[in-house]
Amino acid sequence: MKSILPLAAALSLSCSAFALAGAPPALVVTGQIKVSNQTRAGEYHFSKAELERLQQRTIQTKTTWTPKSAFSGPTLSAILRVVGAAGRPVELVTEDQYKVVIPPGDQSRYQPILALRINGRPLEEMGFSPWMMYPLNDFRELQTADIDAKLAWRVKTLVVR
Ligand SMILES: Nc1nc2c(c(=O)[nH]1)N[C@H]1C(S)=C(S)[C@@H](COP(=O)(O)O)O[C@H]1N2
Ligand SMILES: [Mo]
Repeated sequence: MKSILPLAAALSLSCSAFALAGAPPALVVTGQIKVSNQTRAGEYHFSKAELERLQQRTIQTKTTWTPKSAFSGPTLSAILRVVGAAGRPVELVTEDQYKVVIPPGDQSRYQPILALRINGRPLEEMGFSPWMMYPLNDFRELQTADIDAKLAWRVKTLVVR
């Protein structure tokens, strides 16, 4: 019993800290960023609400997994502008620790998004949010199986290189 008490105290402390801080971030950005909103420098946490307030884009496309659908969410460029990292390479890290790098050229040419919705419905409901999405239907060169590796879902962290 004696040994459980400090643990219980630590747990209630971390729970109240969690309650104060609110929901966990929808997206964490680290690495070579100029703007931080955390005590810890070099880290920016986006809430879902903040992601929804950024410049949104809708991409009409089919994917390997889905028929032609409307994907919407903030552009990767808009997210990077907030943290002062526009035009830098970015490594996406997903919930399941899958990693892929999105080069700057892709950001300007294709304006990919971190999709939050499919046909207006939250991708979160399906466990796919946010989902890196490119306008596959609009570019011939994106219509190869190679692009699938960039379409990471459940993106948790962006590491700016
Ligand atoms: N979260 C997450 N997204 C991911 C992956 C993954 O492992 N986890 N794999 C990527 C790769 S390498 C490809 S080719 C496609 C298809 O993955 P699948 O074959 O597992 O469907 O999803 C991409 N997105
Ligand atoms: Mo893959």
